[in-house]
Amino acid sequence: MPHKNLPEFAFIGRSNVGKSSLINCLVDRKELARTSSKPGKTQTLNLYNIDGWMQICDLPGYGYAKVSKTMRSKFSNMIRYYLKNRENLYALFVLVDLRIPPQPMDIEFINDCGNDEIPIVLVGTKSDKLKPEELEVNLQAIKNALLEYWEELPPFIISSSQTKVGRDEIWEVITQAIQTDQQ
Ligand SMILES: Nc1nc2c(ncn2[C@@H]2O[C@H](COP(=O)(O)OP(=O)(O)OP(=O)(O)O)[C@@H](O)[C@H]2O)c(=O)[nH]1
Ligand SMILES: [Mg+2]
Repeated sequence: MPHKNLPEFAFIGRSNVGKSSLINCLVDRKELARTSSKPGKTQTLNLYNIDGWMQICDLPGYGYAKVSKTMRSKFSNMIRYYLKNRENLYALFVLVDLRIPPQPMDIEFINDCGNDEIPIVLVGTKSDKLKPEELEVNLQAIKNALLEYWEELPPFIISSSQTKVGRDEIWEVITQAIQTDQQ
């Protein structure tokens, strides 16, 4: 993969969780990353150079049932290879859908990242779809599911690409990570 000299931040999560939408929200562009209401839209690793000082990587979703088995294993090999070998990856944002209960596939993926010591930040997506009480219950359920395996949780940011909640916090993580590295 080319372009390995700039700090890079990647976005991952199950298909349709809102990775591409969140990237568009972060950079204030409607269609930089292609989105779709149908899962399985992003099928390759897409790199976006942000004004020459950092890069964003949009990854295909993991675990989309309607993609053929061969394609699924191709995706997961591609993702695994990327995560293992990308030296300029500063942090991986792992997106989980706040509307639904903790998904085994997400927990498994997050646990794998922990074991491989990949620096992750969790992002709960589509918060605009929930009432505050629902959001609190679902958030706690996801945290509890993870606390069965982890003593301490990675940072967790609540987000919505529609209301732009969480956007500033994500940028804060990005700029902090770059600053820390430069010190
Ligand atoms: N209400 C709401 N809908 C969202 C939000 N983010 C994404 N969506 C919708 O969710 C669907 C999937 O969004 P994408 O950004 O394409 O999801 P993705 O994770 O990139 O999906 P794949 O590329 O298929 O893995 C689209 O219909 C989006 O409009 C959000 O914050 N709020
Ligand atoms: Mg996508």
